[in-house]
This record gives sequence, structure tokens and C-alpha cells, in this order.
Amino acid sequence: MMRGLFITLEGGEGTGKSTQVRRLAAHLRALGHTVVETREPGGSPGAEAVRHVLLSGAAEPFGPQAEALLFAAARADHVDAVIRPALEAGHIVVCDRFLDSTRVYQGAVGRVPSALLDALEATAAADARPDLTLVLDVPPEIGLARAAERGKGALADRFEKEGATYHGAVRAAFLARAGAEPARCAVVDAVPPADEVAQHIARIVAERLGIAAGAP
Ligand code: T5A
Repeated sequence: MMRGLFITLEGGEGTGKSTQVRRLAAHLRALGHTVVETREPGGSPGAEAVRHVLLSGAAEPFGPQAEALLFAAARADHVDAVIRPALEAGHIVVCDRFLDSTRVYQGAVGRVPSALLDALEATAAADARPDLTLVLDVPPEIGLARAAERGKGALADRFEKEGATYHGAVRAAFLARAGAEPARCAVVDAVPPADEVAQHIARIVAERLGIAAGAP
């Protein structure tokens, strides 16, 4: 039985997900909760190994379907090793990307059939489903500029190196998913400074999950 709460942060490159995962986790800890901060692809030793294969571009020649299989393999290990045990222990899990990223990058943009993604989700995530998903939204040019600034000197990864049309489609697909599942998802304007975004997220978490608000 899952007794904890599962919060995911989603959105395109450089929308500030990692920053806000840290901020939200710190806020919830300050309120007295035990919080597990994690990310995808990765989050467990096995999944971090698959992350390297995916983000290096080594799997790109095999196409979006093969990449979807690898994201699912990483997810299965991450859920089994980290997410499910934490939820069963009654903790709050805050995860940087999860199922919606696969639906957007491999599904909506990569055109992997939804029946295959349904099957992969059922196998990899099973009953580990987010209680709340925060979709961080910024225009792609702002997100890519932030990602480039953060990774100065490093090569753009497999997905960052795609063009403006691709990242525009990613943004539209995240907004469409949020629109289709309003009970689970909340869109957050992530253009303002990180402090403001963190306060907005704390308010949403308080309203949607009944976790007390306060200064994040
Ligand atoms: N992927 C992933 C799939 O295709 N399918 C899947 O199933 C999954 C799970 C992961 C890639 O894998 C793909 C999607 C991705 O392309 P990643 O390295 O984990 O790649 O990269 P991202 O998740 O895109 O993370 P980024 O690090 O690029 O962006 P974040 O986490 O959104 O942004 P963050 O917090 O690192 O911030 C970036 C910079 O902006 C600044 C930060 O200080 C930092 O310098 N910043 C702000 N600046 C101004 N105002 C704000 N509000 C700011 N917030 C942060």
C-alpha cells in the first residue's frame, strides 16, 4: 500500500525543474516531512547507467521506440529501488521528470504509439502514479538559454541539441497533457525569478495536497 505523496515536476529544457525540486523539497522538510528528491532518467544506480546511454546520444540511431524502451527500463529500476519504497514508508517523493516526459518526448514528438507507451507505463511504473504534477512553462528560447548558461562549456545533450521547432512542440505537448488532466496537473509560469516560482509552487502544493503553506 502506498501511503506517501508523489509529486513530479515536468517541462522542457531549462524551465527550472531541478532548481524547484530542491526548493520544494527544502520547503517540505522545513514543514517536518521526510522528502526523497530524485530525477529521471536516473535516480537509482541502475537507472543512472541507462541515463548516460540516453543523454550521450548512443541510443539515438535506434530511434524513438528504442529510446522509449530504455527510458522504461531505467524507470522500472528507479520505481522499484527508490520511489515505491519511499511511498510505502509514507515519505514525500519529489521527482524531476517522470511519465509525462516519455509521453511528450517519445510519444507526442517522437510518435511512438500510445499503446506501446501504455504497456511500458504499466510495467515500469505500475501503481506508482503522481498525486500532483507541476508543469513548469517557459518559452523554449528562454529555457534553452538557461540550460546553455548552466552547462557553459559542455556539449548540449541528445535532446538539448534539437532545434526550436522541436522544443516548441515539446512545450505544446506538456501544456496539452496538463489541460487533459487538470485534477493531477498544474501549469506554473516559470519565467519569473526562482523565488517567485517557488512561492507559487508552495501555494499549489498546499491547496492541492493539503500540505501547509509557508515561506519556501
Ligand atoms: N527525457 C526524459 C525523455 O526524452 N523521456 C523521458 O522519459 C525522460 C524522463 C533529460 C532529458 O531526457 C529527456 C528530456 C530531457 O531532454 P536532463 O539533463 O535531466 O535531461 O535535463 P532537463 O531535465 O531538461 O534539465 P535541465 O537541467 O536542462 O533543466 P531544468 O532542471 O529544468 O533547469 P535548472 O533548474 O537546472 O535551471 C537551469 C538554469 O536556469 C537557472 C538555474 O540557476 C540554472 O542555471 N534558473 C533560472 N534562471 C532564471 N529564472 C528562474 N526562474 C530560474 N530557474 C532556474
